[in-house]
Amino acid sequence: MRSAVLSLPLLAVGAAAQAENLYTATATSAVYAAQATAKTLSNTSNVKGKAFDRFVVIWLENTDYDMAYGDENLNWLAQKGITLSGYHAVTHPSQPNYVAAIGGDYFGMQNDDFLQITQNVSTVIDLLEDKGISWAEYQEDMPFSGFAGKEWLNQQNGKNDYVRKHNPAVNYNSAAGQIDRLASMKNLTMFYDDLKNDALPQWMFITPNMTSDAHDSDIQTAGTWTRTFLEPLLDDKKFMKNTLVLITFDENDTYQVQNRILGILLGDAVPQELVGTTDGNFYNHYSEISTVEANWDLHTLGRFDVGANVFQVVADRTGDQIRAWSGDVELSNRYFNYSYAGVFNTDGGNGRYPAPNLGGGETHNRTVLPSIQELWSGSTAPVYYTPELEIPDGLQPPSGYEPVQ
Ligand SMILES: *[C@@H]1O[C@H](CO)[C@@H](O)[C@H](O)[C@H]1NC(C)=O
Ligand SMILES: *[C@@H]1O[C@H](CO)[C@@H](O)[C@H](O)[C@H]1NC(C)=O
Ligand SMILES: *[C@@H]1O[C@H](CO)[C@@H](O)[C@H](O)[C@H]1NC(C)=O
Ligand SMILES: *[C@@H]1O[C@H](CO)[C@@H](O)[C@H](O)[C@H]1NC(C)=O
Ligand SMILES: *[C@@H]1O[C@H](CO)[C@@H](O)[C@H](O)[C@H]1NC(C)=O
Ligand SMILES: *[C@@H]1O[C@H](CO)[C@@H](O)[C@H](O)[C@H]1NC(C)=O
Ligand SMILES: CC(=O)N[C@H]1CO[C@H](CO)[C@@H](O)[C@@H]1O
Repeated sequence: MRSAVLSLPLLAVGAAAQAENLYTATATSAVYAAQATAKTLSNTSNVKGKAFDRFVVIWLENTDYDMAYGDENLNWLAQKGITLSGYHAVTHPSQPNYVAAIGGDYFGMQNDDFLQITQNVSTVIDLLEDKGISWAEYQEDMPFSGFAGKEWLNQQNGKNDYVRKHNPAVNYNSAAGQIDRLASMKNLTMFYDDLKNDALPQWMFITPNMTSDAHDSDIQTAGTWTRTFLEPLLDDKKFMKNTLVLITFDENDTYQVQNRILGILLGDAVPQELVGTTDGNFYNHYSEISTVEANWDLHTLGRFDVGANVFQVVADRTGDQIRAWSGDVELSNRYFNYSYAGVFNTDGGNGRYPAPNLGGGETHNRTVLPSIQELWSGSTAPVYYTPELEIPDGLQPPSGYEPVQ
């Protein structure tokens, strides 16, 4: 009995050791060879949610709240939906924010290096698949589905195009370690194929290229890109199927001020009476996970997803309590501009993966995914996740994870 139970995760780890490294080569010849043979998957499903049936996340880059809100085209989009004025990133620079948005932590990460998060750390992808909810990533100018290399340059002009650091799922070996999951990390060409074929999934994460997302350009370029992309979709019945779209940013641009960023919710899942309104509640990237959990009654990861506020427009339907920030340190004195210690922190400090909090949350009745419970129940690793809204950062680190200066 005992060995049979243990062998399952071990087998999974063994099989995964290959897939996550299969498509990491960046040489042009290797990329074109893989492009010709790599698998692409277009899973679909129709699982009803309490507030929406499809969730579309679009991330832009490095822009302070006021600059983003002041952009003509983003402002046009904001008027079509709900402006989130209390949305915060979790640290700097880019990569840990992307990682946090699907895995519920950034594990001390404070750089954009090529990193692989160990197989036993789960993400929202595990929660979605557990309930049969289809998902995909659409990364503009990724050369083929499942490409896991650090970057892919524009072949005409040599400029930055696709970068691994802006692809949340590929950083997790629990996702990149499975061929079918790699096959669901696609480019924007595949988005248009899937749209035409009415084969878009129910959860998707869209990353424009390094020019389109403002990283190598400016907010006007990103605002124009976003409106050009979304405006035709607003009336497209193959896209709008009780759909909630979130447009946000990875991080604020100015490290010395609070890491507050613009969030916009729109789509046909937004009730008419809320169009043109502002929601000032405290949210962060972990709200992207908790909102999806609440909507589809998913299990949780047992990490910072558990305490995160669910977007009000969704919480109105699910009964989740929205909480106000009430930490020892006032929100106005919290910067989220610096990472606490952890596995990926190159400045040192505690290098252990924390275990998920298997105890569940006080504010709702969702429980940790059974496969996560099974994997981590015997772990002696420290646990720093609580069901509270107040999360740590480098200046207020979890106990035992003080970064080394
Ligand atoms: C997008 O991905 C598909 C599937 O792997 C690939 O065939 C296609 O060439 C890619 N498109 C671009 C523009 O790179
Ligand atoms: C980025 O995407 C845009 C269209 O969305 C395209 O015009 C541009 O060539 C792409 N790459 C670069 C480096 O600008
Ligand atoms: C795709 O769908 C199949 C069948 O429903 C499911 O078993 C599998 O987990 C899905 N895979 C992905 C990557 O969504
Ligand atoms: C974070 O912001 C605080 C307050 O402005 C500042 O003192 C600190 O230097 C910032 N940290 C980093 C790493 O930018
Ligand atoms: C959790 O479940 C219990 C029992 O079903 C119920 O009484 C309680 O209201 C639920 N709490 C929340 C926050 O949904
Ligand atoms: C998860 O993986 C890490 C890194 O390989 C390892 O240190 C840790 O013991 C593992 N935890 C469990 C519960 O398997
Ligand atoms: C909340 C907050 O302070 N956000 C800031 C992000 O950076 C810009 C530019 O410095 C500030 O204007 C915002 O107020």
